[in-house]
Amino acid sequence: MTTVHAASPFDEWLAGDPEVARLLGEEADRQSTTLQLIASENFTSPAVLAASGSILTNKYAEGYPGRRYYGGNQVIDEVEDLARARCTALFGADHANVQPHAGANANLAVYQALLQPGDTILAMRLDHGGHLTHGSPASITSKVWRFVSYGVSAATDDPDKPGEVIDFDNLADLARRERPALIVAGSTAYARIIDPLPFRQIADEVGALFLFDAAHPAGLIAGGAHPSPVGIADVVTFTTHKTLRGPRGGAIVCNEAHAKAIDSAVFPGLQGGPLEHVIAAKAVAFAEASRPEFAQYASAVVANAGALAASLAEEGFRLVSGGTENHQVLLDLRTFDEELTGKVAQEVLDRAGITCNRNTIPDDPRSPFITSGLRLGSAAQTTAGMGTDEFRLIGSLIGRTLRGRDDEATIAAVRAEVRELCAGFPPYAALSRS
Ligand code: DSN
Repeated sequence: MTTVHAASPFDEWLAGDPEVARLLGEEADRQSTTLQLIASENFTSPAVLAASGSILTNKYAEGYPGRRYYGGNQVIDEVEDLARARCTALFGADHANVQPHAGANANLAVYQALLQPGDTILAMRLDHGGHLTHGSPASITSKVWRFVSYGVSAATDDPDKPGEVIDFDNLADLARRERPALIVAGSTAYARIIDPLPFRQIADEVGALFLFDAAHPAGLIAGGAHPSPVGIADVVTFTTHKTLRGPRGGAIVCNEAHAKAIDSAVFPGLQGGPLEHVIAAKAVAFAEASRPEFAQYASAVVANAGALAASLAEEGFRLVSGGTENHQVLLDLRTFDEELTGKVAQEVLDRAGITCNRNTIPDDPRSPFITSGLRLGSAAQTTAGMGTDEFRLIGSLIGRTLRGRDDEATIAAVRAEVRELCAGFPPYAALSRS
C-alpha cells in the first residue's frame, strides 16, 4: 500500500488519530488510483461528503418532523423536511420517507407496512439477479413472508433475441397460480431496463400490490434515462448511493394512501433514531440529481456501459442478456475461458487495479461464492469524467489481465496502465496525491 503523502488532508482533519488518518489516506489512494467498476458504487460530491460528515450526527431525532420524541429538533426538522420535499419533487411522488438506513431496510419496511406475516410475495430469483431481501433463504424476509420467484427467459443463440430478460409470461402464470399479495420488480444484477407497466398489469389482474425496488436504476430514473415507476408502482424503494450518487442509505416514495403505514413501518417499526447527517446529505444529492447536468450524467452512464460491453464482447466474453441498457454489464466468463471462475477473475483484476465483483449468472452451475460471472458498472468512473473511449480501453485491459492471469508481468503492466489512466480522472482532486 502506498505511504500516505504528508499533505493528505486526513492528517489535518484527524490529527488526533493517526491510525484512522492513515487508513482514510490509503483508501483515498485506492479509490483514486484504481478503477471503481462495482455497479453499486459511485463517487459522491464533496457537498454530499460535507453534509454526511457534519455535526448533524450528534442529534437524536426519533420520530418525524413536528413529531419528535426528543427536544432540540427545530433545525433537524427543517433538514428532514427539505430532504423529503426535494425527494418528492425529484421523483414526482406524493410522499417520501428518507429515513431508511439502507435499501434492505426500505424493502423490509414496505413488506411490514403492506403485508401480514405469511403473505406471499412474488419477486426475482436471486440467481437471476434478485436481491437478498427478495426472499433469500438467508434473509429474515423469507422467514416472515412466503416468497415465490420469477426469473429470466433462457439464453438463445439468436443475436436479435438473446433471451435472459424478465419472462413476463412465466411471471403472469405464477401470479395467477400463487395469488401473491405483493409483486416486486427490481434486481441487483440485470443489465436491462425494467419496464414497470407489465408488472402493474399483472398485479392488477391478480389483485396484488406492486413494489418497484429501484436500488440500482434510481439515478437513471432521476436523470430521465430510464422510465419512472413512480405513480405506476404502489411503492418505490431505492438506495441513494448507487447511480443516484448520494450518501450510503435508502429511501421510499409512495402515494398518500400508503404514506402513514410506510412511515410507521420505518419508525418505530424497524429503526430507531434517524441518521440526520445522512438525511442532509440525501437532500444535497436530490438537489444535485435534479439539475440538467445530472441528466447528461445518467445518459453518459448508459453510453459508457454500452462501450464497455461492446469492448468486452470483442474480447470474447459472453454478455448476459446480450448487452446492456443501464449502468451494468454482466459477463459470462465461460466463453472466454471455461476454467475461469468469477472468484479468480475478481481477485486477479483486483491485483491489476480493476475493482469489480463476481456474480452469479442465470442458472449458474457454480456456487454464489465462486460463480461463473462478473458484474461491472459504469456509474463511478463516469462521475470521475471517463467517456466511451476510456470504457472501451477498460474492456481491453480486463481481457488482457484475464488472459495473462498467470503472468505477474502482465498484471503489473496493466496495473501501471490503470494507474496512469486514473491519474487523468481524479475523483477528488483535493484528496489525490502525486
Ligand atoms: N450490495 C448491493 C449490490 O451490490 O447490488 C445490493 O445490496
